[in-house]
Amino acid sequence: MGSLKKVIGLGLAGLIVLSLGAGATLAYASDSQDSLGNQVAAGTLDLWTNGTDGTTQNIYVPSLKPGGSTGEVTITLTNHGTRTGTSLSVSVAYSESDATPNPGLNMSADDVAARIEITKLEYDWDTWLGTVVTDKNANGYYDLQDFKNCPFTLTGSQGTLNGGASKDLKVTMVMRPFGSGTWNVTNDYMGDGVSADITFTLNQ
Ligand SMILES: [Ca+2]
Ligand SMILES: [Ca+2]
Ligand SMILES: [Ca+2]
Repeated sequence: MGSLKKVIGLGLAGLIVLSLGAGATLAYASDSQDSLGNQVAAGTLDLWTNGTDGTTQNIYVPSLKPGGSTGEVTITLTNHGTRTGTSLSVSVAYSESDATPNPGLNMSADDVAARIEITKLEYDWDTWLGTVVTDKNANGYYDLQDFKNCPFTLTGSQGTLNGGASKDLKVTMVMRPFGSGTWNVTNDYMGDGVSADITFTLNQ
């Protein structure tokens, strides 16, 4: 907590804009085993997030400070279609989203993302940390850059989402503490931020 106090004294405020987007998918069933030609079957997969079809779910954290947390954020995935989704693909993209002015050095989106630690990433009560999302950048913790570098597809019961069913994704992000350590946050991070999208694709 000492570092947090120091940070407030310095007026250091990182701008983190996290927009968790829904890549809605609409896939039609086809029977490829029919040698007479594909038959388009009735039914659809239609993935919604937080009750909205094909729109972006925003999490706006205008002044997440070093050591500060987003709190636990829940994104509900719902299959509003009639067919069972049997696999779920998840990918993350982000880009620089800096404030004006941007004091000190202009840090890259990767620099900032590597300092947004992910302390909870659970889907349907299973954690993705250490399993599908690993410490790709080898800094000793899980972070937003790792999440981006680990796109994955869930299959089996984890990837299954029946028509009309919902599953929750819970995520908590914490900005690294202020300090001189390699993976900490310094004055140069003032004004630097990222805008992130998580894309969910439900496949049949
Ligand atoms: Ca920047
Ligand atoms: Ca890491
Ligand atoms: Ca800066």
